[in-house]
Amino acid sequence: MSTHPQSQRRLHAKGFYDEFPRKGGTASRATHYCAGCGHGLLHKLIAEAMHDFGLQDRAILISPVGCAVFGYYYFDCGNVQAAHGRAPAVGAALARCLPEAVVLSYQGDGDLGSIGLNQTLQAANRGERMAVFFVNNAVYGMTGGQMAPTTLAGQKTVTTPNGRDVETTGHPLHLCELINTLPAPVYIERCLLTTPANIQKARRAVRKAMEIQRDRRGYAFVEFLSPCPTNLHLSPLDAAKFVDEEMAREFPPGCLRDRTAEVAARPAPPPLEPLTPADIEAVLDKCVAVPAPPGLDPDFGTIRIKMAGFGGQGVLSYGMMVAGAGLADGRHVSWFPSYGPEQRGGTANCSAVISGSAIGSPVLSHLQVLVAFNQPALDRFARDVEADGLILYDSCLAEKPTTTTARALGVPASRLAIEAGLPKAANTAMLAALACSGACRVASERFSDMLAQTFAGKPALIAANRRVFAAATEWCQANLRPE
Ligand SMILES: Cc1ncc(C[n+]2csc(CCOP(=O)(O)OP(=O)(O)O)c2C)c(N)n1
Repeated sequence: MSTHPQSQRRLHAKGFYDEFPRKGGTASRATHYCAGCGHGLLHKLIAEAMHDFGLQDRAILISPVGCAVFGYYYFDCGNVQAAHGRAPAVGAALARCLPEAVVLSYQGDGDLGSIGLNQTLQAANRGERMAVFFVNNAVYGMTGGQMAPTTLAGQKTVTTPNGRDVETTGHPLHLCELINTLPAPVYIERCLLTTPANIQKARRAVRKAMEIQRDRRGYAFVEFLSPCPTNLHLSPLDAAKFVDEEMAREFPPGCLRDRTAEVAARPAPPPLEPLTPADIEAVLDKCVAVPAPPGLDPDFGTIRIKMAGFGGQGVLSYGMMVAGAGLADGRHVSWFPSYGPEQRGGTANCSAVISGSAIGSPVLSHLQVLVAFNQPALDRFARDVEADGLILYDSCLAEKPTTTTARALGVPASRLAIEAGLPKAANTAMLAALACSGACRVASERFSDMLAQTFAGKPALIAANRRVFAAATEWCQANLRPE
């Protein structure tokens, strides 16, 4: 990569944060998008326009659920994350409560055209004051390439392996055309994120929508036909060709409506009066305190456990088994997954709580136990383990941590799983280690019983996992000092 200042500027439009810390370390300018994906390009066009029009302090970008879920890591403006498909309601609330705000709704085709379609049409029909940037990549990207409302007839996706059959799944939905049936929108355009010439047109459309918001003229909707090489299983160039040729045939690009000149720019009304402490107290007075349910065994206390590793290592099912073992032992439990939207190289972690009383929150900041399936997991979470806590780590994939006083026990889980004939079952070896450690105060058989439950659909795997569990138990009994 060139270090010439000009190229740095081109890589990093103003309007973005200086660093993207999510990936950490040297990759702090890397986004989570796949090579050739249209999202990164559109991010750049939006960030640039937001900065050029001086709108960063007024802009509030609503990130969707979908590949663009991490918008708030990149855009240096106000950021809100909405539930799947709910950006139109969130945007309407922002626009109405914050008269100065420039509301930017960023949504994919699943978010906007499936789960959120009703809200999309209602907000457009009301002419809410917002710009909608709609990324149509013809699939659900983040979840692995399922059929979207915009999937082309005959297009193969994970859920239409023989090609989309319009007889049973309907026709590709034309969102711009649908919205163009409504009287309120000011501006509707469809662009392509492919060739330089098309990207220039997309850039102009982004700027137009942004100007409409700057001047408070009303609702603007811009659709971007966007390549998704990963889920189309095409190279970036071929994915762009698919957009230019196949998608553009179904969804003709162009401006469907521009009433900017007919709609007057509107001055901002005065902001709403903020709530006073007396107003808040009046509301609180009406709330009834809910008594806590009786605890089963308050003396048992609460054990907070985090497991973390790469996607594909079975981290989330490990957490399920831990919580399941606690439940089978008559405890209150919670299980709370957290995983990235990356199609490649994502991380996964989850939290489990095992408690003698009702659990207030499944979100953990302090841990009694960490189970780390790789080095990044140790690097990230070891510091959250209490001084007298326990860290179990796969010693084939991570080094003993040096920055914590918590007890750290290395278990060669990957090797034990390979030796027991099931290389993918390192998580089962780590489950045996957790059972042996006694840290969860749950009977060891409860953990091994969970294997039968987890693999009930694949009986051959039950016996194989039990072998791994037994081998790892033997190793732990011989090598891990009892507490
Ligand atoms: C309420 C709810 N339903 C379903 C999901 C699973 N889900 C996550 S992203 C997604 C679809 C995303 O597709 P799209 O909006 O086209 O965005 P892309 O990832 O392609 O950018 C789905 C169905 C969810 N997270 N929440």
